[in-house]
Amino acid sequence: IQEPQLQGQDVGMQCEDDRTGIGVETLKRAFLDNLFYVQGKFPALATKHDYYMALAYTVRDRLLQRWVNTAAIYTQEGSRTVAYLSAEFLMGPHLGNNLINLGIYNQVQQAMTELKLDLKELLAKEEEPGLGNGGLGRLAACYLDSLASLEIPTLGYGIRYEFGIFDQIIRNGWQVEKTDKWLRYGNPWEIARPEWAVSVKFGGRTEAHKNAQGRYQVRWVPHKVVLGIPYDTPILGYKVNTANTLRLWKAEAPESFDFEAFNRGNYYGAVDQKVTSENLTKVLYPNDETYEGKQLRLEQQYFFVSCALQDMLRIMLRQKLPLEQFHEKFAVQLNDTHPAIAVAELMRLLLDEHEMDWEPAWEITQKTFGYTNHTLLPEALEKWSLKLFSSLLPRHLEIIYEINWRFLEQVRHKFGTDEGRIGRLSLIDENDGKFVRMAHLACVGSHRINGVAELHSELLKKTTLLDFYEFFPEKFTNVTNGVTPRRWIVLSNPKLANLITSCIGDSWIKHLEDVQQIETFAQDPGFQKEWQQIKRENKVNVASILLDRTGVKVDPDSLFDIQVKRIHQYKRQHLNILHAITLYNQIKQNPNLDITPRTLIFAGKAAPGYYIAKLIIKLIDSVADVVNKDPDIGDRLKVVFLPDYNVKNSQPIYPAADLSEQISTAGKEASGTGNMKFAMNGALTIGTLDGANIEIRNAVGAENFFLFGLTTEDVGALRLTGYRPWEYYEANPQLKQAIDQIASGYFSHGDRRLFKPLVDLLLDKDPFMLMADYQPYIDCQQQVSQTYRDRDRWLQMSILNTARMGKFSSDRAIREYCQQIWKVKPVPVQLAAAKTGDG
Ligand code: NTF
Repeated sequence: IQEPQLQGQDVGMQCEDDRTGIGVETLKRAFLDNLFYVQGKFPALATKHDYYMALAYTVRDRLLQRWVNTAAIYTQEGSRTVAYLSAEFLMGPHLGNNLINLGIYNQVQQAMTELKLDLKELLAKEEEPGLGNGGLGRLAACYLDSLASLEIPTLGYGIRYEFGIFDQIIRNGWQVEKTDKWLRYGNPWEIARPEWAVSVKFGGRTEAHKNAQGRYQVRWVPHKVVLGIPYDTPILGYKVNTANTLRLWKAEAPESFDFEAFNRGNYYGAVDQKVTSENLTKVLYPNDETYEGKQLRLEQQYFFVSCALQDMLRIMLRQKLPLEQFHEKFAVQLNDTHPAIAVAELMRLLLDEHEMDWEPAWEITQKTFGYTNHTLLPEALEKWSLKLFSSLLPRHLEIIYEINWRFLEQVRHKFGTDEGRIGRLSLIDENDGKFVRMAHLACVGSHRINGVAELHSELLKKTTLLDFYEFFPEKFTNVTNGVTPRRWIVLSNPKLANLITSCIGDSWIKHLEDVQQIETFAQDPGFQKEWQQIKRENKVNVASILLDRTGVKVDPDSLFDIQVKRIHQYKRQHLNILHAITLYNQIKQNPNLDITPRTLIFAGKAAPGYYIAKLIIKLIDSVADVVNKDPDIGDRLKVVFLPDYNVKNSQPIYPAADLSEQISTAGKEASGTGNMKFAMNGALTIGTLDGANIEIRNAVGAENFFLFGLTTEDVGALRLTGYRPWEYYEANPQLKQAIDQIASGYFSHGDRRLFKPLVDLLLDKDPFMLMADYQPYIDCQQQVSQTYRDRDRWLQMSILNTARMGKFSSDRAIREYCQQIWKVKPVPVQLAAAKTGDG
């Protein structure tokens, strides 16, 4: 059989293989075949979901050939490989993305149309794998797309949570959480690989024993053992043959444990063991930017890290590579501190299981790991009590003590006995109870440490990791985040993608810097008209989604002002709401006021235990209720909270935005990535000098960005001189009115208690300085409204935003990781490769 051309047209059904061909007729035949042989249905009985599954298998067949070839080449060449360790991968639906990356979206659309099916409806049937909370997990997903598109050998390692991030419903204005049963109807994208299962130990004790050479070694006698079963998902690059692997681990009880209890006649005990083992990968912890010192969470972290490292060792042995070359074979990236225990685990594997000496083992370990920090918020810095740690990972604690002892010796050598410094650098926190500090373990065990935007990387060196920076400055670097234009433009905003391609060709999809070429059209009336038309169609689409999901009717010609992200005090959704109330009051005071009509759209989940965040959702809903029902307001202002924000629901949102809200307190948002998705799709940003906003503003030009608010230095200085929020409140009648209304029950049917905790917080401590930033924000929003009225000006600014966002492609970020940190090179894959690959 002749191999079909990857990007070929319909090469004719005679020579097309039903499992690889991409002609419309072949696709139709393969689809109907899968409907019958996989789903066991005739069209007459098939549900929409059956059709989705049949299509997913049709697409999967076309991935498999590339996947197998990719593995074969990597094995043959013994390629240096990136192992991206992340407790979260927020992949979003696979089908649409795979159609784009295979380059068969149009053929499949046509095939479905000819079968009287609507591709959009089938795409909507996919349950998204919500295996992440927010920015950190989605970044991992964008990076896998770029790694494959750049043909970099990669394994993504993580956890196959049975329940991902909860589904959010809004009941009477409050968030209610529902379990996310994403696996309910099966997952066509994964393949279980039980033959590569590994055992992971927990608890128990350590003992010394003599090895064959008569040397003392440590043996870990665990209290329990859990099996890790890998489930693989192919990650296809954009218009290349590279299909990398996302390998997620599921916990199961080992057979032997069941048997022991069973033989003792303890049937229920045996089943119990099974249940507790499987609980390990049951559910994703839904906290964003905080951690809970929960035993199960540490178990999850150790579980997937141990599975991953054992898997890498298996690959090395299989490829007959000596373990001394571990760091040459693998560049392992720690996505935040969640996988930081890998530092101690690799040491344990090399020392205890492979009987290596400390010094070479430590050298290999440090050369292997890179550590990315994603937050400065103190409540997110993971630490585990010694009690918990020693009961779960007794051997790792011994190793960490040894690492610490040797490290602090070096510190003494360099700085003398500065006990304050030593206490601050120690891997063990002894301030208030005893804890293992995971960020310190990650820093000491890695050769590179990076932040995720320029400001964030600078702040890391000046604050959170200052002592480490002083000790090994050469380890520190920055890699500003990026997002994939495949999902966030081509798939989400096909009309805009087509317009751009019709003007400058399609090279921008792989090289986003090329999108700059549309600048020459920024003033072209024809191009502007089409640009505006597309934005309007995208807004009409979101208007219908809003009507459908919330019952609120919005005007597509109003300014769509959007804030979508996790709900957090530092992100200041409540500052945005203060603006809404201010606009509302202005209209009420002057019913004929000629203001720029606006639709304020919010979406995002709150951590289930984060009371103030949930109260902010309630406040948004309550203000919406009053504003939307007031006949005096009409179409001039609408406020909507769209429930259940996730990757799937977000895709239509970014393309429909006129204004992107990026209003965090300066110094708090490490980078942000939503800011990038909006600007790429032609939204203008209103934002503070925080995270990647600063770099976005530099790229698009200060004149095309609405800047307001305190800087990081201002925030620090104000704190030092004594910040008195109530003074801003007293001095500002508009602000006072808005706060007083919230406090007096104006938005809560007279209930004064409801929002009291929020009001008290704002007037007393106001930890995120809303009061100080209020007036500058309102003034800046006024400028936004003015500018929006100058349609030509706005359009030009919008076009320039898209044109100048090239830097924020995740391809650029991944190239930087490859050059600065991982030292890995592309390994192109040919379709007709050898058929000898393994994982
Ligand atoms: C997040 N951190 C940051 O808050 C975002 O600013 C950033 O864009 C993303 O990471 C990706 O780098 C986290 O989610 C966490 F968990 F580290 F707090």
